[in-house]
Amino acid sequence: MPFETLSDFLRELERKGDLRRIAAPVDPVLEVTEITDRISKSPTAAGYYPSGTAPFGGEGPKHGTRGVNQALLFEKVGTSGLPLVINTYGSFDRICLALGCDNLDSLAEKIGELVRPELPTSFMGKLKKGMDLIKLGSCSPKLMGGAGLCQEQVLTDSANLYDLPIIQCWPGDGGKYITFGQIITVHPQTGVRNIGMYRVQVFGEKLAAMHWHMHHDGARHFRAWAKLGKPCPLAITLGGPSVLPYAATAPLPPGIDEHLFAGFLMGRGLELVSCKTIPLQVPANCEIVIEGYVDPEKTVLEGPFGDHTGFYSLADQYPIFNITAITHRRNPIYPTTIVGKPPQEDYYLGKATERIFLPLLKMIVPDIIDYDLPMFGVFHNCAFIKIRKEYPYHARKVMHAVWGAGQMAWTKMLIVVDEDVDVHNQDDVLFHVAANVDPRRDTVIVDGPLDILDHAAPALGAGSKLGIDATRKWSGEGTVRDWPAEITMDPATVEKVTRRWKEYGF
Ligand SMILES: [Mn+2]
Repeated sequence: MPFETLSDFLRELERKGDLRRIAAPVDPVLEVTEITDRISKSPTAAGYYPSGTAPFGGEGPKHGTRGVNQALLFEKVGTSGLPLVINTYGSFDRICLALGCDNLDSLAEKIGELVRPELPTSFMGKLKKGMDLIKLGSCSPKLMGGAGLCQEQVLTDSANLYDLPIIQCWPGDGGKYITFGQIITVHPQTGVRNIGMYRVQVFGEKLAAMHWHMHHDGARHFRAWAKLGKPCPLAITLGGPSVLPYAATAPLPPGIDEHLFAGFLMGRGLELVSCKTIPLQVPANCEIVIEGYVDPEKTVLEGPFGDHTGFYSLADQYPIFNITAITHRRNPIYPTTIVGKPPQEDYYLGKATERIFLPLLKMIVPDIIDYDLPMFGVFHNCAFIKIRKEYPYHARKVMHAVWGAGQMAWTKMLIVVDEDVDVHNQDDVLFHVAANVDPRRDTVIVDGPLDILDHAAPALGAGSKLGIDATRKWSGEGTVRDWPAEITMDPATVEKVTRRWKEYGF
């Protein structure tokens, strides 16, 4: 079962030996990042590296310091009296614990059951219909009377962002950022709620900036408020039920309430309470809630920020967020995260989405057996796709279908392989690229929309994409030669040797 509060989740991690307390004082500027970055690139206690091989950037933890990939609880961060927790979701074990599943594929099956063939044909249509069905069930959010756990202490005049242990992640960052807040907004006319995860740069005791991209649901809500000439009420919620950070990052279609999705993941409705100074409701069991309004007109130069691409995203004008209150439970814990060169915590949140959305992707592109978003591709730069090839140029059909499917459309490089290739094994995929591809015959370049964080794209959010067909080639695909068979051992011998392995003295 997923956990009701961040503290409950952390208690279980500590019991399992998967949380390290750091009592030594640390600087919120850069030092927390440098420690966390080393730990996120270290093996887990079981000696397991994220990619199954050595971590990105070389063999073992850098600078000769060894660590174990655990959640980190910093007890003394700068002058703040509050502890900070980071890397909480930064391993497969921890994200599965947070989502209450044995493995991410079993969670994908649960989601897959929502999506039946008689449902609408579009990717998002199916998910929306599925979510409508569960709304009828017991997973709808419930408004509770009175104050929530997150409102044991209410600060209005004395609310001060500098009392929180907010970190500066990287040397070139524009300042300190809240990086792991669930941002709650509501549409002024439809009343539809949204939870997103956007970074928030701190500019003063009660002043911050909201960084959201044009297409984010939060930005859409903000524009609707601004059109009415009204400030947009907004709550930054920190901690809460262990499914919340994931629900906030899942690429749900607009109009689907992440509260409902979180309820589905929890198996029961999320408990909400009314905010103290703004007309919004927030999950009752959060650690900290920052209430306020986004100014419809005023902006500020926000950024730069060391992003999940491994590069800084540039500074730009973003709307101002005026804080009206900070509420929190007694003895709250401040959760945060860093992004940068992988692996970081966001890799595992991304993997959860990769697995959970496989049944939906299969619904619109039934040719796909499985896929993998490799760590080096930081979500949008590269995808490996496995198909059961049935006719010439089948791989090309699949490429174009994927480039038309939801957020997968932003994938810059697609590699398609046959069904006998292990799509989750980078070396196996690259072996088949190197071996099976004639560059002129087997690559395709198309123009289209790209991730707006892609700094290599010739225009912002637009450029070209590469498809590589690494399947074995059939006649009719421009090859006139016989394709050789690939070497594999016969199954009987494999079985026999496996059975007798100990007997050989190994
Ligand atoms: Mn949304």
